[in-house]
Amino acid sequence: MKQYHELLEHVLKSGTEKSDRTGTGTFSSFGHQMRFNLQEGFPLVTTKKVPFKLIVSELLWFIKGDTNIKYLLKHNNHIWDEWAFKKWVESDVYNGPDMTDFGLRSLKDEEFKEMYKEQMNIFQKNVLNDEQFANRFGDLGSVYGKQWREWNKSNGETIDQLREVISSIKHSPDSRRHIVSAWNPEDVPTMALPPCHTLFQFYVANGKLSCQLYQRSGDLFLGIPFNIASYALLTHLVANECGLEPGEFIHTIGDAHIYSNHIDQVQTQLKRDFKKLPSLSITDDKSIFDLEPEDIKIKNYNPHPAIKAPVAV
Ligand code: DHF
Ligand code: TMP
Repeated sequence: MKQYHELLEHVLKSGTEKSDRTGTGTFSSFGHQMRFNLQEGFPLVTTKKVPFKLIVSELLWFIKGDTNIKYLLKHNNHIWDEWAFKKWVESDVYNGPDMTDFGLRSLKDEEFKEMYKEQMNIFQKNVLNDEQFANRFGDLGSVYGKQWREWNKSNGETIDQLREVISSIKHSPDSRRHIVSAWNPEDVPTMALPPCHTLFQFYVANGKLSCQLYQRSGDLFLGIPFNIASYALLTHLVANECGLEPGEFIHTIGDAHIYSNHIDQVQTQLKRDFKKLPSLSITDDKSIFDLEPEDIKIKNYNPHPAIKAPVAV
C-alpha cells in the first residue's frame, strides 16, 4: 500500500493541472505502475475504509456478463447509478426538472441537490420495479460484462473471453496470449463510460497466477482503491478455478489523476499510518461462474474511517 501513497504524493507534488471531461479539473501524471504480491495479504487500502462488499458485487456482475444496474441495486450497490441516470434524464421520455450537469450542480446548490435526490430515487425505484424501464434505462450498454463474456464477432457469433482465457490458462499455462480486452473500438461511442480498465493479461510461473491490468484512466482517490481490490480478487478467483496459487497483481495506469475537489481528502489520508493487510476467504469448490456475494468475505480488515468525496460524472 506504500506504493499507492507514493503515487498519490507524486501526483499531488508533480502532477500537471489539467481540465477534464467532467469540468471538475485534475492534477494528472501519465504512465505509472504498482505491484502487489498477493501472498503478502489482500491489497485493500487500509488508510480509509473501502466498502469491500461493493467491490464483490461489482466484480460478480462483470463475471456474470450483466450490464444492467438492476443487479447492483438489488445488492445495495449504487456505484454505477449516476451513469444510467444520465441516460434517462437526457432521454425524450424524461419530463422532470432539468438535470443538466447534475453532478457538479448538486455540489454547489442545496436546493438543486434535493431535487436531484428525488429524481434519483424515482429512477432507482423504476429500475427495480418496472422491467421495461429497467431494460431501457438500467442498461449501461456494451460495458465490461458484455465485452468479457459476449464480445460481438463480425459474423454474428460472440466470444466468451473470460471462459476462453480460463481454459487457455488451464491447458497452455505458458502461453503469452492470456488476454481479455474490454476496449472494443466499435462499441466505444455507444457506451455509458468507455472502459477505464481496458485490458488485462494473466501469466503463470511456479504454480502461481499473476495478472497485469492496463487502466487508461484512474481516479486515484475514488476509483483506484476499488480497481486494485477488484483485480486482486479476480486474480484469486481465476487462480482457484485453475488450481493455482495467486501471484502478483500488477497495475499499470495511463492518466493517473486526482480531482481538484479530492485534494483535502487525499491530504487527510496521507497523514494516516498503514494497518495490517486483511485476508480473503472464498467458499471452496464452487465455479467462478456460480459464485454469489455471500461466498466472498474479507477477514481482519481494520481500516481507518471512511473519507467521503464527490464522484465526477
Ligand atoms: N467516475 C469517476 N470520476 N471516478 C470513478 O472512480 C468512477 N468509477 C466508476 C464509474 N465512474 C467513475 C465505477 N466505480 C465509487 C467507487 C468506484 C466506482 C464508482 C464510485 C465511489 O463513489 N466510492 C465511494 C463509496 C461509495 C458508496 O459507499 O456507495 C468511496 O468512498 O469509495
Ligand atoms: P474518462 O472516461 O473521461 O477517463 O472518465 C472516467 C473517470 O472515471 C476517470 O476519472 C477515471 C474514473 N474511473 C476509475 O478510476 N476507475 C474505474 O473503474 C472507472 C469505471 C472509472
